[in-house]
Amino acid sequence: MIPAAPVALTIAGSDPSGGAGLQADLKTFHTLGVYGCSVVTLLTAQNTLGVQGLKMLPADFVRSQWTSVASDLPVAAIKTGALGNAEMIETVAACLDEASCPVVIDPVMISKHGHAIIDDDAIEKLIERLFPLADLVTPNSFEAERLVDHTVRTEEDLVHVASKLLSLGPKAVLIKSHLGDESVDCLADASGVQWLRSPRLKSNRTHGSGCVLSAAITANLAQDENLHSAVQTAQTFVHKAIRTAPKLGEGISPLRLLNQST
Ligand code: PXL
Repeated sequence: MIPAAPVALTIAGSDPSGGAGLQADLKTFHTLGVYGCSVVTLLTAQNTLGVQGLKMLPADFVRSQWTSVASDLPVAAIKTGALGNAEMIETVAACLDEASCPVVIDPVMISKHGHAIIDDDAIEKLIERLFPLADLVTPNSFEAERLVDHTVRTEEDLVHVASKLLSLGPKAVLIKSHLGDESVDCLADASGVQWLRSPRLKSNRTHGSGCVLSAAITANLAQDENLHSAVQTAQTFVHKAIRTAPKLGEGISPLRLLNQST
């Protein structure tokens, strides 16, 4: 008998240019050997140059998509991406209340070009409703600063912000940051802090890098990796995908998603 691949679900927005959003998530799941499915929250009109438009889907139809998927497929891990507004966050949280698998929350706020993809007043809702349901929250340093209203300039700042984020309810946080010439990521949970350091990649071929990272972590969790190993192997995957990305489009190119063995 052919064994079924583990199933991972992304609850996220669409990027029609394929570099970020649910398209990046599904490609990442597939590349890492996981069967991917998606619940769409919002549509963007977008390319490598920026976000030209955004439309929310009706929240009750997001709920319908969830019911269709969750009632049929054995979802083993879930990530959330762009959610857009407070009503959508409440709807997605009500779905996740029913889930019994690992949940990764990527608190997407702005695009690489600086376009807001969440309402300002939705950030409180994200914290209040989704953080307590999360096994991992994956903000970049900009998002982390917004979430806890504290600047991130040093490693001490990262430790402080990580502990404030943990106090909001997630089991673990991964803050992605750059300090000087290094990419310094801080993974924190109840057992303490782990630093993940690598030379900073001076590339602008990074469209969707945050989506790919959280999707890769989710794919690894769906395959029963523990959290630390899931984060580490996902990071290696993303760094390689940035280093080997070809130029595509006139703006910020997407990553090149490669199977580990190639
Ligand atoms: O990269 C974050 C992101 C996630 N999801 C969608 C997006 C973006 C950035 O633009 O458009 C749909």
